[in-house]
Amino acid sequence: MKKLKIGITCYPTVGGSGVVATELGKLLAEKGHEIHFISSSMPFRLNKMYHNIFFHQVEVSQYSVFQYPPYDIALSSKMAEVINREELDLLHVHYAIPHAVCAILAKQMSGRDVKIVTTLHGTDITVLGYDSSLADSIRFGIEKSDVVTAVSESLVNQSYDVIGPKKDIKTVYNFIDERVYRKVDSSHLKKEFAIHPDDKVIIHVSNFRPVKRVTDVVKAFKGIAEKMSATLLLVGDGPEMSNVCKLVDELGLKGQVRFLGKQENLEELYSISDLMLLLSEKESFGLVALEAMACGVPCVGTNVGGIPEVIVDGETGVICELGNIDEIAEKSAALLLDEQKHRQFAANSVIRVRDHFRGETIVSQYEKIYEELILSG
Ligand code: GMT
Repeated sequence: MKKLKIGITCYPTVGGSGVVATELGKLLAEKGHEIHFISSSMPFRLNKMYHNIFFHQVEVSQYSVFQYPPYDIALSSKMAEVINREELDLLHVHYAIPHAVCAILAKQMSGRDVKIVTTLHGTDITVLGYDSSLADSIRFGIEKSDVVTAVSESLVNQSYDVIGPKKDIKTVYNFIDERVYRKVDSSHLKKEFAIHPDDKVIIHVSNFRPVKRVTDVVKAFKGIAEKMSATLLLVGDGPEMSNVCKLVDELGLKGQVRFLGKQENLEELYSISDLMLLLSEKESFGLVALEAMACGVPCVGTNVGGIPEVIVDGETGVICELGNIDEIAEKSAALLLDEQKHRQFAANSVIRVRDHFRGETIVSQYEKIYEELILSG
């Protein structure tokens, strides 16, 4: 296919949408496209030199008349500048608000027929979509984009239910770079984290926001630890952290829980884990479950959003009712104690990621979308 000049805008330092946007840019660059990240700061996973990846920083005026810094206007202006100077073919923006609306304004400002692809990631619909001050702008951003994708079938359906746009929304699943997310030998970490060699290791990774229900993870872990010797790795940080710490103390679990904070190189932590718990009340996809599965870790998730599209109940893990701690603890323990089943689920997880969520497969889907758009004129 023709090599394209693609502008990518995302929240560069926050959460899964920034990770997916950055990884997409890197894989597109490896395929020969020229990538221009346009955002407020350098995407945090952009950790290597690429000759065909450029970063354009959005500078927001701090002029004292402005009660609120005009980020959206500054972003649109920067997008328009880059569209014109670099002669971009298309803008791929991640997260509807404000990025899709900024892209539309930038296109008008530039006067060029740049194409706009918008990817919906979750909370831009499932949280902000219920905010009456934003819903009309989200609908506008979706309807005026050339192509709109969402990261799961569930998110496509929720977008129609909550926002009701007159626009086709395609599912393009998230992906992982399987060169990074694979089982590695990091067994030394068990000793370093003072984990008993016979312990089952359970992991949870999130931004500790209330929707992640990290307190449910701790409660479920207590039920699991009553049936076997186990350690819980809590990875990440966020607003719920103090409630989680308090609960760990109250339940007498201090010796069995390791608070690791924010971490890079997660494949090393997944590789010493036996089970991942993702018990969110909202989750459009659940990128961390995919990362864990790629490293051969079966997952227990809630029957929420896109989680059941990632974790296949009874094949790669277990799907439980949201907030049903007894069910979660019981089914998790049963899986951990059944060695043969656990081994099979671990192998199935790796195969599922390879067959459905490989970087190569998903990036080709995006390339096809770009190609069709450019050819449509
Ligand atoms: O998980 C978060 O709260 C961060 C959020 C984001 O916008 O980065 O994640 C959303 O996008 C990820 C990448 O597509 C998905 O894997 C997450 O499931 C989704 N989070 C929610 O829907 C709560």
